[in-house]
Amino acid sequence: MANKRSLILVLGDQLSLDISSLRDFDPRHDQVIMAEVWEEAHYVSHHQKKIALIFSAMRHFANQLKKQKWPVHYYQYDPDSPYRSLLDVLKSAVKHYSPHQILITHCGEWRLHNAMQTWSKHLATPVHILEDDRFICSLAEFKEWAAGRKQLRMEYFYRYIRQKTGLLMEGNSPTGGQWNFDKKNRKSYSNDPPVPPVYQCKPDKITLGVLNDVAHYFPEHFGQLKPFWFAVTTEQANAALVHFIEHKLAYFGDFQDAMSNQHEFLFHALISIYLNIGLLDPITTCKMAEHAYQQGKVPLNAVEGFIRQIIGWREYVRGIYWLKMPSYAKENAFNNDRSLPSFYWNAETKMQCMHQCLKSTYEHAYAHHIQRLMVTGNFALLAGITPTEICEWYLAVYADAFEWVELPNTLGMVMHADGGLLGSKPYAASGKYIAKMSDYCKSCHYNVKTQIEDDSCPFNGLYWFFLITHYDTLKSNPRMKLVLSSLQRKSKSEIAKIKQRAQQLLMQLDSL
Ligand code: FAD
Ligand code: DLZ
Ligand code: SF4
Repeated sequence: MANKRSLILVLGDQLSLDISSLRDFDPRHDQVIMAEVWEEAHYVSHHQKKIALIFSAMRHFANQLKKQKWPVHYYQYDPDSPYRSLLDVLKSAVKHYSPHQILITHCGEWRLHNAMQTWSKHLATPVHILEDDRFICSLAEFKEWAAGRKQLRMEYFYRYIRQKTGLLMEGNSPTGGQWNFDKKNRKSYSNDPPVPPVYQCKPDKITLGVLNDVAHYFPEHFGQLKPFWFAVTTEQANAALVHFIEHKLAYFGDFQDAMSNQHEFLFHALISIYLNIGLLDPITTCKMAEHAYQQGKVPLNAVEGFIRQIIGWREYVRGIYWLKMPSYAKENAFNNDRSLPSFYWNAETKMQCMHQCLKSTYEHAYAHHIQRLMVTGNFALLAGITPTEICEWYLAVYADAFEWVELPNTLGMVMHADGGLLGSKPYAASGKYIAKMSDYCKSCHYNVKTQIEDDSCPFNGLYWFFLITHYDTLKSNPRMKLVLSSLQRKSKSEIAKIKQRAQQLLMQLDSL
């Protein structure tokens, strides 16, 4: 239909001029709707910085559209507003503008996507969901890639995407003759080279207004609001990316798995927040990193590792999420039923590694991958925390958390609750791993070298207890053979002491 009037709902994580829903926008008869609403702000206790990031980036994006004279109807957060949900907002907008259709780019969470399936009926107007082609691999393409495969391993998916994009490829071969240089990327960090400061943006008037709103309306939400230095526009996010490529990328590979008491960000990019809400584009980001390699500014192990996280892991977990939802969220292969200890919410624990990672989470709405996987995640796995509880925690506390990326990482990679669909073995580890990759243990109340004493590192007793408890499930996994054989070498009395120590730890989790 010529001049079809469209109402376009742009969500808080779709802040890109290239988003599919805005591609054919015609300001003569189409309207954009953006809304800060109670329901999106409360479905978990989002970190205060996450809410501030999204509201501020939304307000900046709306202004950008208005500057180019696009009609934008923006609803600022009001806890007393009668419009509690996005559907409420649309109901009112439909009455006002009588559009022929509503266009929305595919959202990032099942709960909302599922609700959207009923919106046409509620609104008596066709609602069209468009592909989110900010991702390199469409959902249909992932399904096709997965079809008929016995195992859905990231490494093979990654090779497929390398070929598709041509990133770090020379003809049909990977640059450097290898697909993956991960073996080089396992150094610990001991203050050399110095860590460059993290890129920080100064809050402008809009952000200061948002910070006031968040302090006022969300005081009970988790986390520390200030200082707030996240980028909230594409230009700022680009500047943060350029800063990373110039100052940190060269060491990204070497210290990717390292952890440090002094440096919570080390050589990480801190760009997931911007990629996930649309301020940065994944392919452009990877091309910029590849260009730095081509100019001889960064080594191959660094750039390959970085690109793999974005075109490999990031695309792969999204594919898994939409392939397996909604049943995926309920999986619990180890039948865990323990509650999340209170220190996850207040960082008050004598375990130095946990304290540091939880403190960074509280202060910055950030922890890097190995902190999430091998410290807070590993602990939840070893302690047998109910997957839904730990998944909800990760969804709430990180500024980059949207369920399409959070759930597979937590439920699959960390908790192995999908029985090994995502990871070929559980990432369970004792304190030895943390001692090797960090300086945390040097200033810890607990002794990382012992297992069954009253002051022994809790990770140690819980690690062996995890292997004992799940021996029957794990024994058929060839990748567990080595660790299970060391368990078998333990004497009966050693095993009994480990069990006793672990049970003692599990009974007093909150006070560890
Ligand atoms: P860098 O280490 O600098 O990596 C560069 C980029 O690679 C990241 O920005 C990110 O876009 C991508 N990336 C790296 N690892 C992954 C991964 N495993 N999955 C998807 N993308 C990846 N990432 C999120 O974006 N949102 C989440 O909610 C989230 N939850 C997680 C929960 C758990 C339990 C774990 C173990 C990981 C989670 N991750 C999540 C993945 C990863 O930890 C973050 O992407 C990363 O820490 C973001 O920081 P960065 O930008 O400094 O990343
Ligand atoms: C996370 C979030 C928050 C806190 N608030 C809003 C909001 O008020 N309005 C909005 O459009 N989006 C918000 N978001 C992001 C959405 O929750 C996100 O689009 C869905 O979870 C799907 O990924
Ligand atoms: Fe963590 Fe154990 Fe090391 Fe303490 S001793 S920092 S609890 S790994």
